Amino acid sequence: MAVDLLLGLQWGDEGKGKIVDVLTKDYDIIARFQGGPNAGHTLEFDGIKHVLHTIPSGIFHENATNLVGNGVVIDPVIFKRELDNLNQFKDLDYKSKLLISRKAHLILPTHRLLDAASEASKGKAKIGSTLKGIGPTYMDKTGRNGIRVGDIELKGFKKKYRALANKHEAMIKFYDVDVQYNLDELEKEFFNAIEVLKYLKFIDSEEFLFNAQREGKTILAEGAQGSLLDIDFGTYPYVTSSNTTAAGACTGLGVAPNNIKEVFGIFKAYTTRVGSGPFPTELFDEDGATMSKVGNEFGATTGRPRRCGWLDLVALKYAVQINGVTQLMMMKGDVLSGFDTIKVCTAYQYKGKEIKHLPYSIEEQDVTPVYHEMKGWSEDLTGMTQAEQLPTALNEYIDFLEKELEVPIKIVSVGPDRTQTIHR
Ligand code: 2SA
Ligand code: MG
Repeated sequence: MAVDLLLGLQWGDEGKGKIVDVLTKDYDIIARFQGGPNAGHTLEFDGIKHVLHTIPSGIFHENATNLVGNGVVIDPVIFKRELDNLNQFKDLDYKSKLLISRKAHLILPTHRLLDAASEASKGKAKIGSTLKGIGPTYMDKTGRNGIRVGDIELKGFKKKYRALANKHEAMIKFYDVDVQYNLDELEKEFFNAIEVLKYLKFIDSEEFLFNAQREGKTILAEGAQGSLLDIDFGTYPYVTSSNTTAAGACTGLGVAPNNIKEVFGIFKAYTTRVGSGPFPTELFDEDGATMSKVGNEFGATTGRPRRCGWLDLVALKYAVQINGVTQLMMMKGDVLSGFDTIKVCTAYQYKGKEIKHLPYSIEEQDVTPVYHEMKGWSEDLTGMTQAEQLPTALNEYIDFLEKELEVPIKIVSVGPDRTQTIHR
């Protein structure tokens, strides 16, 4: 049995949480494979808005098992907070539906402090990280110093913790920046949260997934962040510290590449980015302000305003290729209602030439976007439920994108709620 993948194709916040929630009814298992509490996956249903960070977006469905895979980094404190939030859903028996890989790495309080110290030391060149300790935790993972969920069950966990935290404290001093903290308090909170984590099942998740596949179970791997934030293929160094692209699902879950079937690529009808880094189609005018306001473009984890701009097909095409996307899903088309003209970047002006591929650097001084202009639409899409209802100008926009990207757009989302989803 095959595994399907769902990935963000831009700089994150494409609406992955919503689509996983919509698709979950078709899957037995929803598995996160990378990232951690830097993610903010927003789900809306029955008038309730819910933001998930580490827990997979299938958690609200009765029949789905949710797995936090080995590629994920877990902050027990934030995880506990997420569990506490789930307690308001009285009928939700999340404990029996939530599994954690023993091989997932733990974010220590000192990883968060190191993230803050590293960012502070960079001044203006900071990455604009979410300050959740993501970078330092993955550094310890690849540096072979990390502490994993499975270590919680072993003797010597506290000793291992102490040794790593001590090392981190020395590193924080080395940065020589002003980071205030009370480690005793942070540690108390950390170990409390570890006790709560222990209520959940820690498993050898790759084994669990082998068996699930053999039994014919359906599996959806849920990506976090976006392809342009991938540690290898994103806009380095303004990226996150994991592989957010399709290959990340193989290493982050232990799924073989030939077992992957559908690759769902999610993109916004325009582009947003939160944090620092290049963004060729970024707008600093009224149009950008409208996207920000109508689209309510604020970070779901940090509340930071997201930068907004037109759709960048050069970058999007690159993401489609890297991931082998088989089906596209376009989000937030409703936000573009009311623009007289819609612009799409179809090429870059680069060193005096027009190019259609992503060059090594897409910094402002290196590339200038070349735009194709299309007629906008004014209809309010948010109440539409059928593809036939979509305005002609929007259909023309969709047709144009499909032709350029050479992949069909199967879902058009017209609002944040589960029900505001049009299948084509
Ligand atoms: P980090 O914290 O080390 O992963 O940050 C590195 C870069 O990755 C970006 N990043 C994100 N971009 C968009 N959305 C993310 N999740 C939250 C959300 C973000 C928020 O859903 O809105 O609330 O601010 C996310 N996570 C990481 C980050 O901005 C850095 O550019
Ligand atoms: Mg998000």
